[in-house]
Amino acid sequence: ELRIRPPINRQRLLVVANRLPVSATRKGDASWQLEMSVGGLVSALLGITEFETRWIGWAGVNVTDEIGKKSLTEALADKRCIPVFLDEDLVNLYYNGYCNNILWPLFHYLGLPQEDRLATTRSFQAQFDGYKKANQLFADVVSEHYIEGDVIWCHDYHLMFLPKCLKERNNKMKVGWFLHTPFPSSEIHRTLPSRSELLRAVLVADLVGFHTYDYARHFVSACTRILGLEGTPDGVEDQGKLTRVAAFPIGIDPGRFIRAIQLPQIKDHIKELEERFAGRKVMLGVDRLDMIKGIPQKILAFEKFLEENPDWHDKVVLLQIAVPTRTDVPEYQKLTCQVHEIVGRINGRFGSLTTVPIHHLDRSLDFHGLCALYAITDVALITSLRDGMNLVSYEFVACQASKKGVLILSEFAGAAQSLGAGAILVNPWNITEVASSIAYALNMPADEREKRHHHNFVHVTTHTSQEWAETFVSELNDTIVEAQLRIRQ
Ligand code: ADQ
Repeated sequence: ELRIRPPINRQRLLVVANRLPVSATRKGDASWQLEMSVGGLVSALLGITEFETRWIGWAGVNVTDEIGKKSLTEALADKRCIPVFLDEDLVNLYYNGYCNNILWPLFHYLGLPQEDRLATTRSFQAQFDGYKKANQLFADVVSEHYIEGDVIWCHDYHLMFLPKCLKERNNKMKVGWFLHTPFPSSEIHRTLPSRSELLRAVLVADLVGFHTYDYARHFVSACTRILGLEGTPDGVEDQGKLTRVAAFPIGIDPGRFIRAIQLPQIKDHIKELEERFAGRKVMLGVDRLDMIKGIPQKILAFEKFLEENPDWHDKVVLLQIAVPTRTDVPEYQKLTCQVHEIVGRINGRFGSLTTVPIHHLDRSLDFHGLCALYAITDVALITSLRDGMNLVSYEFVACQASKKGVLILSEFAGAAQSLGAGAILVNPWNITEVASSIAYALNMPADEREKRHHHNFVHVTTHTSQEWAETFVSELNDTIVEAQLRIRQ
């Protein structure tokens, strides 16, 4: 359940993201089943106490009739959610097309913009027009609900046009925009046909935030090199107007994980898993099944490790939990087949009649199941080819207070900048290096494991999602926060 904290004052925060934190399923003409999705963003924003939060976004369903729209709007209102309705054709152009087939691979350095990425006849320009139209529809809903003094926080690459659409409607709005993916080098960004229009639309925001300083720097470079604007230590300046650009690294709600592994039913589950894998070290990968996560590369590195270390053959198991996403996209279907093929080959090669070296699951785990797995893991293997931050690495660390397992982490995940001193950093493209890091991690002496874990644990428990959200919003709205401080004094 979405807990709504009582507002301390009248200040409202409008959080605008592509998806609402609720999934809706239609049960009848005017009846809906709503399910909260608890992700990093939801728990981060639930922690903000100074503001009364409203969510604005797409509910992930195609609703074409007025009864459906009205009843869904009413049902969502109870959860402080306001829907944006997008028709199927627009979802195809905006979400499947421009967002997921153009911006997502580009921002992760995995593909330059190509007309045929969607394998349809819809042109790049049609997808971009759809993207702008969808952003206008989000802006319509925001302005309909906006009350003077509200703070508006736009999220992610889906809504880069939104700051501009909003300020065109009402220049008084306080607008922040945060990117959850990497922002690529300006040399990558400049390949995008709509490169300048997108940058200019984002620059209309009052505050622009990224997970790391590198992404912020890439963004400022893109603005200076592509738009010819001036970069300053604080952001980007255009004819005297400064857009503040800064890094706000996200975190998790560590208490949620630390408390979960203390629950009696999870302790029982942990014991069961420990018995099942007794005598073997457990390695774990938890990812959405996406090309950015480097799952094939990870499994190939594990194969190389097995090749080079026959002594370990029946003493280690890799559990790879990969939740399917974007299953209707051919490239993702291909990735699934590729992963299955490699896993099958390795299990055929190194397995026995009673054991296999890799357990691969194409599904998501519930929260408690996930916590138990994190807790029994000896070595977590996160080999994203690029990743804005990667919260799985944080969640693993939060659940390792007693085991003090090792984190092998891609140097191309934003998390490498915060957990770098405690983790073993690897280049995921270098299979030989990852294989030898696996051997190093499995053989690591206890005192080194403890030292590394301590470093990461301190970071994860002191840089929380709540702090992330509060810092962003107070920077965006610092005049209001100052006023609150004066009242409290
Ligand atoms: P994601 O790419 O989704 O997020 P990540 O940050 O790792 O990546 O978060 C994934 C979340 O989904 C985690 O909370 C994890 O527990 C959960 N999850 C993943 N696989 C799962 C499985 N098989 N079963 C159950 N749960 C699973 C995007 C960016 C990241 C950035 C976040 C937040 O790509 O780089 O860190 O947003 O900004």
